[in-house]
Amino acid sequence: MDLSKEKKIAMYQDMLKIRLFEEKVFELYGQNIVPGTIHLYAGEEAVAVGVCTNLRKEDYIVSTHRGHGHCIAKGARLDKTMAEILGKKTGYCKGKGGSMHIADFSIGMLGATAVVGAGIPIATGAGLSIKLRGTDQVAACFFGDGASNQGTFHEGVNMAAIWKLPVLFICENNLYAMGTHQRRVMLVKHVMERAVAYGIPGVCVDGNNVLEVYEATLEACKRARNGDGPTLIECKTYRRKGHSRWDPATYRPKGEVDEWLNKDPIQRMKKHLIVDGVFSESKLIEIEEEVMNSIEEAVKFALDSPFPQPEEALEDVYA
Ligand SMILES: Cc1ncc(C[n+]2csc(CCOP(=O)(O)OP(=O)(O)O)c2C)c(N)n1
Ligand SMILES: [Mg+2]
Repeated sequence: MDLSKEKKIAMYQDMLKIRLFEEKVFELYGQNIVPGTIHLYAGEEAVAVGVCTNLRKEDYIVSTHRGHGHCIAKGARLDKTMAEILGKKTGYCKGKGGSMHIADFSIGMLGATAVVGAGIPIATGAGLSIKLRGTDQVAACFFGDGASNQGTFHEGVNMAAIWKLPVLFICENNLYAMGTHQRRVMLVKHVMERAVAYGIPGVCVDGNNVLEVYEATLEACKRARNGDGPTLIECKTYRRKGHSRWDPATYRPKGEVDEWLNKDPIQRMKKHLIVDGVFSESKLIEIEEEVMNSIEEAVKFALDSPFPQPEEALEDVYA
């Protein structure tokens, strides 16, 4: 695989950044200082990082309710992300969006939406805009297994397919939509099988292996940038915690949870880097400290920032 040592290290670092960031958000939520609820991305880091490593700054992503990891992988600032989650004025959306509504057009992050499946037509629209402007950008759309049962999935993927739009449909299949297992709501085993219905390539990868996600996305990007249209990539993964902060996830059998926790994407990449001789264990510890410091700084920035004022509530409502 054509991946430099530097790129592999950056991938590891980004995954770790997401994991430690999410652990921090979990901790802050426990202190009752995070408004609303939170949906953590911990366990699924290899998907966002494997995909975004192939993207350029000007490429687009569209995210979901479980979006912190997508933002970080696309290059969002940790301090402004944390400030938004804490509802602070210095956050990406001036503290008015919160955890599920972070956007940063300057890095191609078109936004997250709490409406399941609603990001899919937005990504198709972004793909249409790219095609009309004639650039070689791509738009990557993240969505869950649950979202793939929404009408928006059918409409959005079909339209991107017929117009050969440069869109990457990235299904993060973590087996559950809230507490509902995939097998109760779809008869196909793999979401990827649905690609046949739209006449586009569908691939299924180990979503806990960042290198596999990277490779599949590399191909899909080539196709999209060449004007050959979209690809559906299903990444099999698992969330380490419940659906949202309140959910103890007791509906998941212990054996299943253990099996997936053993396939931790970060530990696997760490092992790969050591076995491959890319880095020593001490260098990896150094990276860990660096990442932890950047998160502590982000938390301090967010905690020290003011809340927006009530009279600002109606500002920025229309653009
Ligand atoms: C249109 C719509 N229906 C229902 C919900 C409630 N809801 C929020 S998240 C979720 C599950 C989504 O599952 P999936 O797409 O697999 O994403 P995951 O949470 O597993 O990442 C549901 C049903 C919603 N937000 N929007
Ligand atoms: Mg799911």
